[in-house]
Amino acid sequence: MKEITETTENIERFILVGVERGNDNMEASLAELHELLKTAGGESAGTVIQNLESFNKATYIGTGKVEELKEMLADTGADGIITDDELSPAQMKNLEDALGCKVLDRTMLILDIFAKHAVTGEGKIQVEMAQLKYRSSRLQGFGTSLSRLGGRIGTRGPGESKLESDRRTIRNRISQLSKEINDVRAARDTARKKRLANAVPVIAIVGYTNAGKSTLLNRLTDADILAEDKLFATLDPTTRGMQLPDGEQVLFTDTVGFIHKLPHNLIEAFRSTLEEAKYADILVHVVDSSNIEAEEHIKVVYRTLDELHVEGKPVVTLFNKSDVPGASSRIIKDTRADVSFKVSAATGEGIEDFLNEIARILRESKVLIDTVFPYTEAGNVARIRKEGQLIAEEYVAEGVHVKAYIPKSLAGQLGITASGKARCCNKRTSRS
Ligand SMILES: Nc1nc2c(ncn2[C@@H]2O[C@H](COP(=O)(O)OP(=O)(O)OP(=O)(O)O)[C@@H](O)[C@H]2O)c(=O)[nH]1
Ligand SMILES: [Mg+2]
Repeated sequence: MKEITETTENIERFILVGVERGNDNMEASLAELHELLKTAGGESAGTVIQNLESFNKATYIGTGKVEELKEMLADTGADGIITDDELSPAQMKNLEDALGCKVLDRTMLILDIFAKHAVTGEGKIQVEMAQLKYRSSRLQGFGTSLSRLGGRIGTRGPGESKLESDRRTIRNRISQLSKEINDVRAARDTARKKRLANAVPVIAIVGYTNAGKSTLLNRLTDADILAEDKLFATLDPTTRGMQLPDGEQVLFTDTVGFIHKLPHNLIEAFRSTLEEAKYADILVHVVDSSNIEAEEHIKVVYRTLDELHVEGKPVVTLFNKSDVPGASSRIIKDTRADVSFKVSAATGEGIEDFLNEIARILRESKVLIDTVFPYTEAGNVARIRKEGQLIAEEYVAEGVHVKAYIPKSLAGQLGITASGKARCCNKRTSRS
């Protein structure tokens, strides 16, 4: 009996608070906040929505609503409140003082989930950095409640590390983490360069959190990644190789999911991880077509990609979860996709057509060259052998006559035009 009571007491309960301004869809946003809270291990004790033209500078919601919230806290016995928007330090302090309970905002909740889900050293460093940056700007805002309730929702650090609350310690830790993040970035750059040098095409799987990105990668490559009905189940990018139906070898990378109101500090801290998409040859955009907010999710994904300056890449959109009743009959549009497919990563439906399309796009991104390289340029011929698909190679008086499909990027680097003619024709003889 005692055990049950303790378990129930251990689950923190919060009242979800949102401000509806103009045409925000606050109910959907609060439903998502609820999902975030569940993922963090908490429960909802009710919701409060207020219509306002703009946020109250001092208390986020209006003073009347604060009083109402106070009564609701007493009635429900909730542990605290969570606001749907990031609070300023002053708003947080004023709300804490007025309500006498734990006050969290959407950003803290997302940071908390990231802290719980970061697995690799890289992920942990990035989360801790984002958390410390958030905290350093609002140390006074965290009145007594956070130190008192250390270790629970909103205060957890990645792994076992304790989140520091002293300003000087935070500053030192941030500068140490900055160095570690630079090392991580350098390692990621090296790995990327190696992949580019190998010229194996990279396909980045992007999308809203919980869309089914990891499930897709598992289906394609037996990657055995955690795929769960939770938000931000996977934070660390996983790259796996596979062979397309036409025999071409490619790499698929699963990336961290995006969300509405993704905290800016997280985008900054996770930049090197998120930028995996920037260096990909193709973006595969996974959309949960069974979610009624799918179109809003699509907008958030493109807004985030724009913020990361990921542009000019072919986008293949997968309207996923087509097996869910009702999902496949809904008409959802992704106007920025070059092509889209209805698929189910769970059952495999539509996956073959999707892979054939990837193979087609990759073939089209190559050019056929038919060129003679002087013997002094043997290095270039070696690169073509390695990075392209060689059709014929012949040693002639002027040099090596090569016929091959090569990536457009390599053709550009070698100064060869699509028709196979070298830009500098006095150096090479074209035989196209
Ligand atoms: N019915 C159905 N469920 C799916 C499908 N694809 C994924 N799911 C489920 O959707 C949930 C989320 O899947 P994940 O693969 O973890 O999603 P994700 O995009 O990697 O999510 P994050 O890592 O949290 O950003 C899991 O419970 C999956 O089992 C599908 O095609 N059909
Ligand atoms: Mg995932």
